[in-house]
Amino acid sequence: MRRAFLTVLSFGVCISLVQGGVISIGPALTTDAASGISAANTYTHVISGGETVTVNSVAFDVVDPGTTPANFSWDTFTWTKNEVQNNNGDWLPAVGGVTGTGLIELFRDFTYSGNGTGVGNHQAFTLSGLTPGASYDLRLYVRSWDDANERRIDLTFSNGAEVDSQLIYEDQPPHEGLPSVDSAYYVSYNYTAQATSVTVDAEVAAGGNGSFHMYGLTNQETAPPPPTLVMSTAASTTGFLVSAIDLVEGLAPTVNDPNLVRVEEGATTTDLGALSNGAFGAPGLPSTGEVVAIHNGTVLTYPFDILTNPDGYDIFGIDTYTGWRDGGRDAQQYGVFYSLVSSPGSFLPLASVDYNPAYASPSDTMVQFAMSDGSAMLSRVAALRFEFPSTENTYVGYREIDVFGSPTIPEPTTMALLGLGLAVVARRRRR
Ligand SMILES: [Ca+2]
Ligand SMILES: [Ca+2]
Ligand SMILES: [Ca+2]
Repeated sequence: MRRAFLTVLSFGVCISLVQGGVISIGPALTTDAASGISAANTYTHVISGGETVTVNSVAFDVVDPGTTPANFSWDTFTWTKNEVQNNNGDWLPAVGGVTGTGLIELFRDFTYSGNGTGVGNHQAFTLSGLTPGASYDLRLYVRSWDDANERRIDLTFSNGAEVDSQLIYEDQPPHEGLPSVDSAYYVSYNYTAQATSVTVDAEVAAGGNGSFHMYGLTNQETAPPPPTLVMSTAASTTGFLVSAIDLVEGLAPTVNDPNLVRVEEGATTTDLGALSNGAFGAPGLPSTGEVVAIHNGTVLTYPFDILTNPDGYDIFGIDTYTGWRDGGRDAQQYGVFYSLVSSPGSFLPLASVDYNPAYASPSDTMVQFAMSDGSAMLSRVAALRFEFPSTENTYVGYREIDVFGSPTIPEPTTMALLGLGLAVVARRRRR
């Protein structure tokens, strides 16, 4: 039986970096085609403040004091909702290099809060209907209205429990690194949705005057960040549940030198099958037949059955367990290596572990490896190898190694490419 993975994670130390939202201030906008607004993108929200508009074949929904698009809210709290239409104020598009007719139209109208201009007053824009776990790029399109003002705005993006903030001087693009006070630009928020909605709060910042002007916003799907290998750990004084149905269950690894797993303290076994017998054994020592003393320099190799499955194996998870009478020989310190069916004798590094928890008696430890998105960490694997060059106090009591995986199923595209390759060879032979 295997304990639910997420339950175990909550006890452990997760070394994966959970990627927070990233705020950036975009390039100077010029043409519609170069605006990044494109029908090739998949949008959840395309919203213009004050007037409908089409930019580069993308039609914007309007938000104004009387209109709210689907899956969207504009909240001005105790302050008023206002809009300006067909008015550039001090903005000179040509001076700012903005030539796109759609962009010029987008920036001609905006919503704001007429009596919400004081410091601390704010508006909130909430985008709903998002898919938790999906990645998005939320862009706020802005330009200067009043050259003599700064329009300091604190933008706060709330994405589930994650909060990311950025102060902008909306009416002073050069303050944001843009070339001209007449430059138009966007503020971009790249995030992975933690919930079904995200909120942008636009507050008049200290030293500022004037509410946020909302000319336009878009929210587009982006490629998710690549999955990462995650190691989690846990310590216990009561042992762990281990798997009896994993890939190496019932297999004994080869060892580089049998003397490196010799009996210690009359309480360990030389039977390497104890590492894959589906049992952790009772915590503490002696635990007859369940603890293998692994000494400095030990190398254990698990060759998979690549005669039966010549494409090798996908590996989804690796869990390793130690247990000793106290904290003196419980540390997990090893390297994991793998070989592929293309070269079963060549081992490549996958990960290394150095986990030595706080002293306890008895002391049991667990280390787990998995990908952050649950995908296979390795494919076409012929063998796994564990190297223990240096252990705590020269030997440590290991109890189980669980490897989760399944035979690799070749992708149809690979087979098609293979067929193509054979066809090319056949054609050459005919010459
Ligand atoms: Ca097992
Ligand atoms: Ca065992
Ligand atoms: Ca220790």
